[in-house]
Amino acid sequence: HNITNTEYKSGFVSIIGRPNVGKSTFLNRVIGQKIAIMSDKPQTTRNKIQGVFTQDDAQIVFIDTPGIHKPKHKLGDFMMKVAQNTLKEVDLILFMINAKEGLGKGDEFIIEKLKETSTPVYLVINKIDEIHPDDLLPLMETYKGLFPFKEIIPISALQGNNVEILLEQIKKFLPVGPQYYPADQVTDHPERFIIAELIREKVLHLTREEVPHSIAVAIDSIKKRENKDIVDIQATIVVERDSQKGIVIGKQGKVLKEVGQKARTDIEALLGSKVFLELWVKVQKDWRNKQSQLRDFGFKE
Ligand code: GDP
Ligand code: MG
Ligand code: K
Repeated sequence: HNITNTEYKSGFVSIIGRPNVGKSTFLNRVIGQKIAIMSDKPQTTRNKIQGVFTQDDAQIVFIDTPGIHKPKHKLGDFMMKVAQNTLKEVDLILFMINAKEGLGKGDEFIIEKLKETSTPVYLVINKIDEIHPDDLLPLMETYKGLFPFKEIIPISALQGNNVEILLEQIKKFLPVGPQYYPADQVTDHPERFIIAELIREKVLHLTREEVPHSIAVAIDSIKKRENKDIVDIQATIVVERDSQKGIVIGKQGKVLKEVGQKARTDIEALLGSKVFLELWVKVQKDWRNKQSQLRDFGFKE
């Protein structure tokens, strides 16, 4: 079993900006290979997941924020409220502008809205391939005077310049948290939560009172093997302390092994197919702070 104790980082990031500044281009570039594109169905009535960027040490969940523009009608008004609520709940906002265009009414409107939330904001100056380098500094100065951006990062979403650096800056900023979505899963399995609960139940049963109910189980991946009635499942048992990790694993991995065997039997009955279950144990000191968000996105814990 692969037992890790790294501080995994994760969080929700909203990309806002006027139409045509390059939001979709940026996401598509980031999505490249390492992303699981979520379905078009909204995950909640409020938010839509646009893409999940997963790495070994971090996961960035990009949230679509529709309607952050000057409302033209009643519905627009409502959309604005929805957008503003989203902005309050994410960990970070990326405000994207077009380097080639000057500050417009649309940008000013968005900046006013940003002032109404306390969520940190990065200014992303896109399309730097279209301007002379000398024009960048004055642009940065102008925007610096309008809002206390946490970072100002010039990029070219089209050509890829600085996109890696932006991703690194986001990762650096995100809080420690669980991997919300499997790295390789496109849609959510309805069975996911039951499987997680089955594993959790075995852990609690086999560790009795030694491990508090604060443990969580995250399903990292569920994959059916092609042309075979075998399902490979990877899951992480998240505990809050190193001592709990030791208990869950047991001497020479005995406890974890038994958890796996018992859970596998139940999951096989649930899915009606043979299951290969791989379990990890991870210490995540304040995963519980993220509980409300997890609930938002359909998790039980
Ligand atoms: P959105 O409306 O904000 O999602 O903008 P899009 O991603 O649809 O991009 C609008 C247009 O800008 C498209 O034609 C893109 O190819 C172009 N575009 C996006 N990013 C860049 C960039 O970094 N440089 C240049 N030159 N064009 C870009
Ligand atoms: Mg777009
Ligand atoms: K949220």
